Amino acid sequence: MAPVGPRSGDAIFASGERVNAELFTLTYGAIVRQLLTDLEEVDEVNKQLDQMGYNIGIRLVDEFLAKSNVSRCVDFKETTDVIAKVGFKMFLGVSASVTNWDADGTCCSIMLDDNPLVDFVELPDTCQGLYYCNILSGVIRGALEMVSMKADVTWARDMLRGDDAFELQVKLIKQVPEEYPYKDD
Ligand code: MYR
Repeated sequence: MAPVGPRSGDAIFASGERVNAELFTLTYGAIVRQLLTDLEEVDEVNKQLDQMGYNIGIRLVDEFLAKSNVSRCVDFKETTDVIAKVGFKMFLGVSASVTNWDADGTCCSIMLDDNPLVDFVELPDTCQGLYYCNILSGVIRGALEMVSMKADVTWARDMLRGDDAFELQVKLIKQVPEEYPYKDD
């Protein structure tokens, strides 16, 4: 069977309407399971989940701007704050916060208060290296890129891997203003 492509993940987010949380969680689990079957290597699954998320993230920005009253963010700090506080609520139904800023304001952590992707999930020993929620890192990477910020987004802590929190580290690599697709007015 062909690997599950970006379209599968996209469908979950595409309507922007309320989706039954259990169905959403189980559907995501089925996608991850299928990727594990098709790709066999967890590193490849991690990459594919991130890529699926990226493809979703670059499209979510339009919907986000259409539905929220958020105006253009002035910098990386404000953008990460909006993603955590407004974006996560809008698309995942959970709140998140931004912490752990480094001295030059280019690296921070997004802490999830809750993570609906992992309800009912327990990873078997064969999935030790799996970043099960890697779709979320990709979504944030894609969304940031659409507002002209190239960033590395990685899991610093993952409760499925035995950590005490879900923490995404977001590191700004560079700003690319010419990729910003919106006008200021
Ligand atoms: C701006 O125009 O500068 C603000 C744009 C903020 C981008 C917000 C994109 C929302 C992405 C939400 C991620 C949700 C993860 C589940």
